[in-house]
Amino acid sequence: MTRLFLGLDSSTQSLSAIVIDYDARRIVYETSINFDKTLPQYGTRNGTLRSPDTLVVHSPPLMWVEALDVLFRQMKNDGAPLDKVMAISGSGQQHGSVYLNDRAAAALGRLDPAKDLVENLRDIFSRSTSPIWMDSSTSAECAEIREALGGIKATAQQTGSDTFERFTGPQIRKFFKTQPKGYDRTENIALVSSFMASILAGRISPIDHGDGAGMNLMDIQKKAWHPRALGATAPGLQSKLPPLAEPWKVIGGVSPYFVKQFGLNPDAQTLVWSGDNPCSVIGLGLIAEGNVAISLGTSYTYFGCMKRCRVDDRGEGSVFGAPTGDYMTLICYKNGSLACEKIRDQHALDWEGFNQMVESRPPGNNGGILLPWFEAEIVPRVNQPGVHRFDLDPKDAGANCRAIVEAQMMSMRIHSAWMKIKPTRIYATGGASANTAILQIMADVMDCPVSRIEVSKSAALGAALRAAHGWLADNGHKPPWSEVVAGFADPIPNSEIKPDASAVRVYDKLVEKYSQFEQATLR
Ligand code: ADP
Ligand code: XUL
Repeated sequence: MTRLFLGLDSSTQSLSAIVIDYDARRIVYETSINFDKTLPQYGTRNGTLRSPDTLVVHSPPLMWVEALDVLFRQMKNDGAPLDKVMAISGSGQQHGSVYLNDRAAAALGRLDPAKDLVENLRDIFSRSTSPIWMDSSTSAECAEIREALGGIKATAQQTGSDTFERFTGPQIRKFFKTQPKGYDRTENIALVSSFMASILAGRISPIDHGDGAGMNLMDIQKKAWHPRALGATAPGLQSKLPPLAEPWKVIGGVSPYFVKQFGLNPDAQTLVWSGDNPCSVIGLGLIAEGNVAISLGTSYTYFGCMKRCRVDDRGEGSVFGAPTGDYMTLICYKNGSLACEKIRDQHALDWEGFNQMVESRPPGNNGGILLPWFEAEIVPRVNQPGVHRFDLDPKDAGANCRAIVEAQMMSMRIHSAWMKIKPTRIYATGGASANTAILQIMADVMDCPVSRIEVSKSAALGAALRAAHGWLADNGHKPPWSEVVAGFADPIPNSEIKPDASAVRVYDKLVEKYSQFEQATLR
């Protein structure tokens, strides 16, 4: 028997699908549609709507609805084996919220295959746009909720994270404050993940513990809605939220709409969706504590699995539920690749030249340090951008190229210490992971071997693997996670870079100096 599972990923810029053959341990089909290109009528740029207030970043939820139709049609036209799919799950960009009126539940329950999804669901919104994770317009609401919960440390201890502008609770509070009538008309609030799951299942979906933790509304220890946080956010909120669920919860059978329109297996089950970061934990196979991924993209993120919940009292990092039922940690840097590019461009170099410069200086850069806050930073919290140098001549190309990379890696070491998990294996992904000079410094600063892993669609793959796990568990064969991920998320052969013992000793000292310089600058 061929057991196929479908994983979808509703991200900021695109909707993607991966079908895996679970027994053969391979991806048998994948596709993706880009919102701007495929659905230009919604007027998005990079999947988002621009606003005169640059802090406000929304997307049209009806575009995500239509994208689902377009994606399934494409799969059908491509001859994707939809009739053999046993279960579907998905991944959504985290934090974004969808506001549904009193018509939504009924409309979802009777999707008419004679009409398309847009016709079926056009009238179900109490707010036509959805604030997404790139929105940073809720500082006032963050402060209000944080104060009601007792400050940064207390907020992090209760909800897993300090309040962040992009998190759903502060966004809901802003909607309630600025559009009280719209808030009143809202019967259900969904996350991007639970909204997409609701369409597939034809009923309002629960929110899983992974994505629920990105709202500042869930008690991170009890994995239940937190009454005090709900009260601090908006009145009557509890009745507008769906239940929370384990990340392997089967919602039910797939809506007949998808069977009739696209030939999806009528027995296919839908599982609760989760956030893209929790799904990537599975897609990258990070199921043992100590296995960490460092994604070197536009922004840099450091994330991994955590068995026992420990939060960041300084409120810089986040703890979410992991799809395994454990926890996951995440720290996210705005000054990632773009900061490296700035230094590279200041010295008129290409990446090869940049690397030659990096390698022209010894580990520790003769004590030269740079704080790379070209942009306001999340980790550590920096509101005023600024690049600061210590024992470093701004004109010295070699020293500055080395300093930016060492700074980013030392910052990750210092600001991941609250997790109290020494990495034993680091998987590097993202654009800059092609750069071995950067990876060597990563290995030396972290004192840990680094391997490259190239899973471009780790979130969609993670969703497909979650579908497989949930379906097997529901059928009485719950497999260990090590078995679920085996063979799907392997590092690139021979890509391992080992730490160099003498460099490790240099960085053990230099991180102290970096930390002092950072603290002194932040004061
Ligand atoms: P995104 O986060 O947008 O998905 P990617 O993972 O594709 O981004 O990474 C893109 C970034 O990778 C670019 O900002 C680029 O500067 C960086 N990058 C690409 N190649 C290299 C390299 N050889 N060395 C360092 N950085 C690189
Ligand atoms: C995580 C975050 C982003 C989004 C979009 O906290 O805001 O990673 O999940 O990818």
